[in-house]
Amino acid sequence: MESTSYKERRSRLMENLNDGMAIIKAQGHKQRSHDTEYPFRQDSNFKYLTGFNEPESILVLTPNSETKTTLFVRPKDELAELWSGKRMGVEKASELLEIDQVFPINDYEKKIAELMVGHKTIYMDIFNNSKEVNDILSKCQNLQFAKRKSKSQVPQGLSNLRIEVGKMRLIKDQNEIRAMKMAAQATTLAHKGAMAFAAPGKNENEVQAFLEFLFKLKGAEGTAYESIVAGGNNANTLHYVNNNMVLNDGDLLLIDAGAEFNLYAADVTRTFPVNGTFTAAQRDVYQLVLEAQKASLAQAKPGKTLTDVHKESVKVLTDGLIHLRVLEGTLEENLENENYRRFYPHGTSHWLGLDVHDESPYINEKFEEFTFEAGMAFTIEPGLYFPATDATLRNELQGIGIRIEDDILITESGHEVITSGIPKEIKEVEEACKADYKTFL
Ligand SMILES: [Mn+2]
Repeated sequence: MESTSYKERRSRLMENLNDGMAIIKAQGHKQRSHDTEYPFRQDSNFKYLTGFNEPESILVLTPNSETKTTLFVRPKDELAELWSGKRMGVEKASELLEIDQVFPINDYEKKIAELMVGHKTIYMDIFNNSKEVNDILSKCQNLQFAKRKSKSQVPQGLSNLRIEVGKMRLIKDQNEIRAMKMAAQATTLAHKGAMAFAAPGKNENEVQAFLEFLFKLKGAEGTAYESIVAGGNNANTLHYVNNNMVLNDGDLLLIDAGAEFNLYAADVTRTFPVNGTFTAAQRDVYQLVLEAQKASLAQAKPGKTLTDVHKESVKVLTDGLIHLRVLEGTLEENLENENYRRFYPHGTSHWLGLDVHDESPYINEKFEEFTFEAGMAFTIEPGLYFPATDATLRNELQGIGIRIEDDILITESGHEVITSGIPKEIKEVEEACKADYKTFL
């Protein structure tokens, strides 16, 4: 959990490559429409291992060579920099990023083959880029031919780098935790601001604009994922991102949105009444989801698993659905038949970090689930969804969709809810709805 440098992360990764080497590419540019691009966002693993935020760069780790770390970057270029911004360039990159050798990106093709010698496997992102996989395989083949009479090891195949880096990313160090807390802080203020700002007659996209404005105003880079701002029955579309409907008096508003800070994500959902006061039916369902989240939270401590967390939510929700007379029969038979799935169709948790659904593995090499250790981070997000079109439901339940999601960090003694500053109890939520949104500016 102590702070680690990018250099230490690279060394730790190299220790786990078993005579292999690694090639990690920076994110490329993605075209949005003619002559415009999507905002650049660095590849998470490249960021994790370098801290370097430029496109058109490649990191090569060669633990069996004399020179173990090589980086290819965009060279300094006055004209290109006039149009597209400053580049770190070859000289500065070597010094600032603590890399053994740095070359211009155009040298990659002619240098990569010699870097491969002495290594048995190549770890790379094999599933996300088939074109590069083919290219590397043909380089391996050429090298095997060229070196067939020499007594040196050359790569015989490929391995998935994402699993190796994902295992490291499972435990956050102090620097990562600090970034996640910064993301959580901006997210906290933005959700509170949105509760104050939302009102009958406003459009979902106005609330979204205010929320995302606050992300940036409160120090974050922007959103960690596409915000879901879903009034009334729209909350029953789990990944609703149209965000273009008018908010109605008497409806709830579900907002699933999180800020990104230094590429670390927050991921939070709150559901609150558009007019500031829950109806009796909304209150019952909300309280039930809240109880489920609290039961799950009690499982968030070293030694437990995400399955333990999920089971608690499922148990409380199922029991509550029986009390609400949505489900019939005993708790045992309803759990057995997983009848809750109709109203709670998603999981309770996912890892959180550089990716909002952090790409760490859930199962270890022995096919066992990871047990919690200090430094692991994940969400707890139970919900209940009662579509307006479900005629089997009582009238007052139809159109209610509620999810409550917080970000959890496992500590030595239990856990910390890093998004705990966002109102969640019914009374707190109603109060936050009545606040003056201008105080957030
Ligand atoms: Mn989530």
